[in-house]
Amino acid sequence: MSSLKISSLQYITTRPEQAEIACSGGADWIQLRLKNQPYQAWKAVALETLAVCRQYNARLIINDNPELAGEIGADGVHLGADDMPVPEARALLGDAVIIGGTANTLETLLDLDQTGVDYVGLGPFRFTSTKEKLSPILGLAGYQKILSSLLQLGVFVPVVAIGGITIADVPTLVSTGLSGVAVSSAISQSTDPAAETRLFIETVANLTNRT
Ligand code: TZP
Ligand code: MG
Repeated sequence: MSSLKISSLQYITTRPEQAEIACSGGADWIQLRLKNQPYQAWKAVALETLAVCRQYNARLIINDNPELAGEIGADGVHLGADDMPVPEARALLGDAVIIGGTANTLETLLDLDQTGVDYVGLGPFRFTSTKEKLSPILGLAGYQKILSSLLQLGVFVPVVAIGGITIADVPTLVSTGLSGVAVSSAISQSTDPAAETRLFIETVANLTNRT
């Protein structure tokens, strides 16, 4: 695992404008999650989002697409089971780039850890319409079980929860041993996305004794 710092909140968005609002609320870790885009259109949005992130000193993770992340000089890439295998992405992008992976089970999480991911997005916590073909819902009990197994096994890869997470879920979720949360709709659909972003960051920070 690389020593790159993983933040307590990853804000997931499809739009540079939303990334900017979240950054104005303190977000320093943005995932651009676009689906079914022609490469050049995807690249244009990614470059716009990268400019926002650079302005706010935030890190940009590109979902699904290591080639694009490498081409534009993004800070990282997030890979699921159907994307480029982690070792291939690592060879392409090098050690300085953040590579995140998606897991729904302890087994997948352990496999990802072996490949040297920098963090794992573990989910979904509950149903969400943000993602199609959702894996089985983990619920709080799923996180408790998986995170306590990691502790027993001495596996310390940072894990962030994902899927339908609201601010009210954060205290119990983070108490299972998570490093943070990855959130889209609770922030994007909030009446005040910047304030909601700040609330997420402060809530996780208070629980994990981050400064
Ligand atoms: N992977 C599992 S759930 C999810 C992804 C990308 C969507 C998270 O978005 P939301 O709106 O916070 O449920
Ligand atoms: Mg993917």
